[in-house]
Amino acid sequence: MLTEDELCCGPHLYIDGKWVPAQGGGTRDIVNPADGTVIATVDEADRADAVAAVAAARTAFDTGGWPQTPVAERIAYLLAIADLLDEHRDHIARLETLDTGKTLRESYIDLHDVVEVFRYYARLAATGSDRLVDTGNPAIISRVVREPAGVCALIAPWNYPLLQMSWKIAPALAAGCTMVVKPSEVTPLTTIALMRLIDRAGVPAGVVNLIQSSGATVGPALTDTPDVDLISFTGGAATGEAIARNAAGHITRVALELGGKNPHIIFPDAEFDSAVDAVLTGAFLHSGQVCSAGTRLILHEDIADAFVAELSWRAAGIRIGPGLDETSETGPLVSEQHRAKVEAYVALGISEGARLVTGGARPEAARLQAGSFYLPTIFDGCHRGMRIVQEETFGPILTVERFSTEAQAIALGNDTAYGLAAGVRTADAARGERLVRALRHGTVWLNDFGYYTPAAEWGGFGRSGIGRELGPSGLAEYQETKHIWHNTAPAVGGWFSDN
Ligand code: TXE
Repeated sequence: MLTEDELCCGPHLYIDGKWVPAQGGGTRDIVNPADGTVIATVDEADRADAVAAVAAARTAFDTGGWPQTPVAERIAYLLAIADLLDEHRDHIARLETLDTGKTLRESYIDLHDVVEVFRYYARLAATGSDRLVDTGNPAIISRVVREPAGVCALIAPWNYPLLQMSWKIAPALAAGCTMVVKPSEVTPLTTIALMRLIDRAGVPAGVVNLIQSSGATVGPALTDTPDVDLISFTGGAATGEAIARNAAGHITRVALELGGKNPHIIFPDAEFDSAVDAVLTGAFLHSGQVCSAGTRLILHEDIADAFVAELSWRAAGIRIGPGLDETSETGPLVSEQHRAKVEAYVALGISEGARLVTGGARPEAARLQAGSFYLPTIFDGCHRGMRIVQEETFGPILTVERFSTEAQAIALGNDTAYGLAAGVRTADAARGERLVRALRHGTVWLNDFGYYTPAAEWGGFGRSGIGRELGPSGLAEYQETKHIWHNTAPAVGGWFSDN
């Protein structure tokens, strides 16, 4: 087993099967957001490193034989990676907590899900998806087959660094693609650790390449090039737009997961305590830094006052602290820079006339002053015209709106440019069914919130993105469809005369 140091020691770029430093000698300090200390200094790629990584992936795809690898061999690699991740879960969970600030409990859940996604795609790869088509002519064998999409650029964000990267790497490997992996520059440590394990599993050189750097430095080499066949990106909407523009110049396929502003609708017949608990967890887990966080609470007017009172009391009691402290229920925001963005949104909410019910400040405890902590914050009296209601804050900020009729609840739930996820709570089964069908979001939870499974698709409507991760569609993202028409009895067609 590798030690924690061995998992993330330098050099940190992995190109064509070799660990290398950045050609330009650049490095970046990685900061623990719980106390501001530097936990690692990693090699920072520049454009030349990214170009080399794409070239290695290109060669591995075009002439290296990886796309032709028997499926059984690719499955064996996926399972070996899953087993190695399982074996190293203590180290990797600790690294994830140090790097992102999330609680150790959350990091272990992430790790469990990461292992499961590798195992899921190993199972799925074993089920063939080729199709025979009946043309009505017995001489013709018509087959529709799936083939690897090619060289992929996989770009992940900082909130679930390893989890979101594994949703991309596992199906890309299963499909027979080669890839360049770029984690967020803020949180690269667990992706570096995963790369060490992929290397150890014996995946051939050039199939998976890792560069670590800022998007501004290496982004164009990954997204504005004819050498990449598919870009899969999870991150902010503005970055997604820029990537889609680059991709358009080469007609490169894109898969985008761009976050959301997710409504959670509570009817008066919903069981009160479990509804309050689900709203609290949906909004404040991981300090709201979750693309599917339920940060827009839409309450029936009959229960609104009592609900907000109970919720505020519970939110004010959330134990904030370093992720490695077992008593912490939520950790800091990922960086000082991100906390500044969240604070600007709180100021905006106040200036827009929302009523601050709880939070709206940094915690006072002396032991938390060096970290980028922020209190769970609730704004009541919100309405759809406010930016605080429409924009993704990606922090522990919950807005409250009220409704009186079912039609109003649906209209409010759909009144967002995004469409990633939504929640509904009601004891009325018929109403629940009407709501889950009417809400235009990629995932809708009925009497639950926040759960997912690797076997079910994940992704959004509207500005939440393009395409789906997880499930069979998550594998199809990494495949091209080819129709093979085989004439077993060729004869003269006779369309044109032969004189
Ligand atoms: O994300 P970026 P940021 C949202 C959230 C957050 C906002 C901005 O609202 O406040 O986005 O966060 C790489 N070409 N989400 O600025 O920049 C970057 O290096 C290629 C929602 O941190 O989108 C990183 O690896 N790549 C979200 C990744 O993109 C580029 C999760 C994401 O960073 C690039 C995180 C470029 N030009 C933030 N510029 C979700 N959907 O869950 C940056 N990158």
